[in-house]
Amino acid sequence: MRRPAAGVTGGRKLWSVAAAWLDYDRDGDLDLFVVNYLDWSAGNNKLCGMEGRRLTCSPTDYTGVPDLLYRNDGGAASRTSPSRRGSPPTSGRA
Ligand SMILES: [Ca+2]
Repeated sequence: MRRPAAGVTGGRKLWSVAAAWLDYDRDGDLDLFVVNYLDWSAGNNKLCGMEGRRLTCSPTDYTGVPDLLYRNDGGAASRTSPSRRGSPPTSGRA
């Protein structure tokens, strides 16, 4: 498997719903901010509703997962949680 040159890999599979490029630390290199949503997969899918009637559970039945900031260190990316860098904690599920 080919690895991305910038070091931005998923590792644990997350449900990412949006991303934006910005210069977070104002060093002239673009950083990547990824917004994640819920801790959901086919393996932890929950069933809600009455017996015999499969319904989709509410997003509130799942745990939100943190957003990620990939800091561009001039050729390689390092992943950090924005909440550890002085910003308010973020989670994809509001
Ligand atoms: Ca930067």
